[in-house]
Amino acid sequence: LFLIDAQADISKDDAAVAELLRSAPERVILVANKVDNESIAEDLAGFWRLGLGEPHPISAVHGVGVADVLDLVVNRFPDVEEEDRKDDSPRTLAIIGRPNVGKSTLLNNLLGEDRVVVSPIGGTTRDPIDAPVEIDGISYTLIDTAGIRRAPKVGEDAEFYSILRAKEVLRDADVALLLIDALEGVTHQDQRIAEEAAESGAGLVVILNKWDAIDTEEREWTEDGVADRFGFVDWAPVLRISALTGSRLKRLGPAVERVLVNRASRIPTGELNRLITAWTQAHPAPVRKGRRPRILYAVQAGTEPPTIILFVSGGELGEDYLRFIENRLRERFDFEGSPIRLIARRKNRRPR
Ligand SMILES: Nc1nc2c(ncn2[C@@H]2O[C@H](COP(=O)(O)OP(=O)(O)OP(=O)(O)O)[C@@H](O)[C@H]2O)c(=O)[nH]1
Ligand SMILES: [Mg+2]
Repeated sequence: LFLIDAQADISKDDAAVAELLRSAPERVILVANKVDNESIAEDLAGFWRLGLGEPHPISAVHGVGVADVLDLVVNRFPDVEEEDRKDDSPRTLAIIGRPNVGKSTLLNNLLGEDRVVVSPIGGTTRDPIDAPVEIDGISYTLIDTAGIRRAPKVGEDAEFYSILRAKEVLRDADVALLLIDALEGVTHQDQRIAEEAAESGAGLVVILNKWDAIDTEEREWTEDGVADRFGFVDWAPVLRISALTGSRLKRLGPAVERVLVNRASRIPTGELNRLITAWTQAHPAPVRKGRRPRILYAVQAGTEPPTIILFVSGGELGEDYLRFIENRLRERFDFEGSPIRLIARRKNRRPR
């Protein structure tokens, strides 16, 4: 970035630096700083004389135009993630959930064969099994996870082990298919597993299984349970299926495809910053420990999952405020089924 002072004429030094840079102009972005108002912006034509292309106006003091320049920078990087993905390796879907919810039954149904032992006794599946599967013409790797490996002693341990298993398999998952036994409703353990899924960065589809075996009254009760206990993952699509009969299973493919697209989506830096500026002006972050935090700018640093870094000055951004920003982002963009990582990074105050 070759920074020049828009309020001054081209200096001898500017001209000398420009001459050096003209040997590789494609690697230079000419940035005109101190463009604090419109009339300065209209007066930039003279800087074309540097021979480095268009001067990009910013005001570093006011944070204006900085995001657009960041976009220019980012656009010149090779897109590593997309290149990684050129190998076309199938995406991984991990079936997770408590013992006996029907994970192996779902895997068998999707495979169209009885690959995995299914039984009414919890803890049947002992090791994670992965199998290639095609859903709606798209290849995936499907992982059936073990509920519990070793039969543990009592309640707490059972929960501990199945969560540990889920954690392991989530590490490699693009999308987690979280199975719930609709007959039993959402339990505390389901909540713990959902937390792990959301934290893992995998996409999430919530599946209420055994929908064939449940009557109207129970359905209502189960739906209420989802609303009450899964509020923190209310961004995940919820499917009601029967892994046993295959009823409504055709909804799975489209849901997974949507989640994969959303999890790979990218918000342009300029747009992101315009939105965040508007939101924070309407609802400034609250004062914490006597200081009011201010978001200077934001950039989406990565996808899968979408990861956004907020550069903050002044005080510290609280969890509530991060959730506020996340909710606005979800209203504005389709992130259904995808977690969003918001990372607040404090900038040191300028020395006086
Ligand atoms: N009615 C009904 N029963 C189901 C359905 N899916 C699974 N089941 C039954 O639930 C029991 C457990 O199914 P599994 O597929 O072994 O469950 P799992 O989650 O793999 O269990 P573990 O491997 O032990 O963790 C079996 O008796 C299945 O027949 C369903 O959609 N409807
Ligand atoms: Mg099983």
